[in-house]
Amino acid sequence: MTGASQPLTAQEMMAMEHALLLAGQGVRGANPLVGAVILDDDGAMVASGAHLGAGTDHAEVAALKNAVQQGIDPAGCTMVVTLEPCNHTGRTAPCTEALLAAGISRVVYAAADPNPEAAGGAARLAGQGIDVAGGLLADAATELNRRWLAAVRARRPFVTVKVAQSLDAQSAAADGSSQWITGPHARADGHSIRARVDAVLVGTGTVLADNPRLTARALDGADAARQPLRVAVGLRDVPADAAMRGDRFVHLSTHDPVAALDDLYRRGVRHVLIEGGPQLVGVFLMADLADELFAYVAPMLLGTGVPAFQRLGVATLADAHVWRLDPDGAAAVTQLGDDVRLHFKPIAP
Ligand code: AOF
Ligand code: ZN
Repeated sequence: MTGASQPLTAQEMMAMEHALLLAGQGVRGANPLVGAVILDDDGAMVASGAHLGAGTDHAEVAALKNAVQQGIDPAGCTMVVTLEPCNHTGRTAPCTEALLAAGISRVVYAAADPNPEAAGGAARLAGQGIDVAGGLLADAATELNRRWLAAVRARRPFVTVKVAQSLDAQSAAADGSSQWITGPHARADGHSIRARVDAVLVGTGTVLADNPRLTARALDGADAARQPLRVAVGLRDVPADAAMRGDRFVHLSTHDPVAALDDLYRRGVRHVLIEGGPQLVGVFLMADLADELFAYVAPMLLGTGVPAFQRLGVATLADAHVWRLDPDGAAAVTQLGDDVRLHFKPIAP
């Protein structure tokens, strides 16, 4: 804990847990997930807000507006927020100034702002006489934005690769049929990953072979606007009637994974999911651009078929791409119905 002149209260800790939950309901993309809760003099939660994506109100401003809507004057209240309030004018005005204007008297935040342009909010507020405490549940706040933070540091989207394969590592049978290798539980799990990313990528070969929709079924209905960007990568044309075409569709006519990621980063994409086919997966693995791998393995043998991983450039054992089961995750190995999901991380260089 840094800079606190007043000790943290139990209500502030509970408020931070609530703010983390609110943050998790937000929309990622160019900005991190952030939640905020306003506590009155007695430590009661009186208002809250979450950041809903670049260009919309930051969590603190959303919470202040929520208070005003309820006829509550936030002057003298405490703002509990999962990220250090920003101190810059980006797409929106600085939260520091909004907090000062509203007369907030204490700010409790979790993680520091990793964006050098926006950082400095804690010092600015403390300099104006506001009681500021940082670091409460910082690990949880950092975990929530772990992939986003890695992307911002690397200045390219975080890359998740997902493959569904038979026990003998085929992604399709010899005649190309591939529709139901894994069962419904594994497929539902794959859809929940789609729902958490900013963009889903497939090669143009896969578009022609499988004509996937690439929507996250979990987001159908009220959350439809949060569907990931659907991206076809490759030099072949995407048919006008391809199922993946729609509002959130782009075709990147390149074979260069660095160029593709760069283009997407500039569009505000911070997390991509590579869904195949085997050649696109190989291109990203060969370029050392995969940050994690989910392999869904079905208890089925297909003999000769379509290998799930291709173009890996492995001629001898020393060339093998070696992964390790996610050392931090409790869910490194998960049974999903009759299938198994394996979650791998690259071995640090
Ligand atoms: C906050 N509260 O809820 C968020 C913050 O372009 P803008 O104006 O949206 O600013 C984006 C930057 O602001 C982003 O990179 C990060 O540093 C910070 N995000 N800050 O005080 C919020 N989402
Ligand atoms: Zn802000």
